[in-house]
Amino acid sequence: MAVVKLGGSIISDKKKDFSYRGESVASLARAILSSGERTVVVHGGGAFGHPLAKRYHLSSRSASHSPEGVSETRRAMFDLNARICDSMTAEGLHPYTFSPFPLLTAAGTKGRKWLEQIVSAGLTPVTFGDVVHEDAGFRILSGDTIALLLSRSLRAARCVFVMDVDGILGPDGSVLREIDRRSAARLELSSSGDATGGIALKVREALKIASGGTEVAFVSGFNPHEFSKALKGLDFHGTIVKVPSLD
Ligand code: IP8
Repeated sequence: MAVVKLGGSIISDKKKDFSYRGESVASLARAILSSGERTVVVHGGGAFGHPLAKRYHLSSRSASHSPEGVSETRRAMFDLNARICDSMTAEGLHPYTFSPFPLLTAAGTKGRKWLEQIVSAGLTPVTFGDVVHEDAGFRILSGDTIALLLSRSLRAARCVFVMDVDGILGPDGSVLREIDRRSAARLELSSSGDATGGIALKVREALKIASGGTEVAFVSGFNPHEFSKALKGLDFHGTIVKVPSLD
């Protein structure tokens, strides 16, 4: 199984609140369909979840107690999810939206079997970064962390992070062919700019995913051909995450 994380910047233009990149999602949906890969999709908040999270001071780092903020942010995420599912459906996929909440509690084989059955029934499971309740209050659960939970639970062969740039960029702005824990630590990755952890969180979760035995790729969603190759495990233009071999 493969996990695809559709980053907020590829499904929306983060500079324009509530903008939706329907064409990008459509071309990625076509690529998923034609790849024939058994895929679970998770999407981020982009120009829907993040502006509201920011307005109401919701974050992944600390708990919030703003009922209107929680409610409005979740509403915007459901709206974005509906648009993504519409685009997928128009391209011939059959999306099945599910809540990420069970992943937080009953992670493991149960979730795996359930998702495998949904995929075997011809559906594409879709979930998204959400606002979750904990004892301390409400917190944002990033789609990047969900990609980690899913990759672990499914023991996914591959996890593909789809972005608006060609991969993880080095200090000179060029795409890095690969990153590992050491080279990632040397990069000055931004952890600000959104309500979760920016590119720094993405890379942190990616390293954890790779250390569990899942191949991890960063690729541009503006280039569906390269995305398709990454999804199929072929050589592609972008960044792969390396973990130290055991020997
Ligand atoms: O964009 C955040 O998910 P992310 C979701 O994957 C919300 O970090 C609710 C802003």
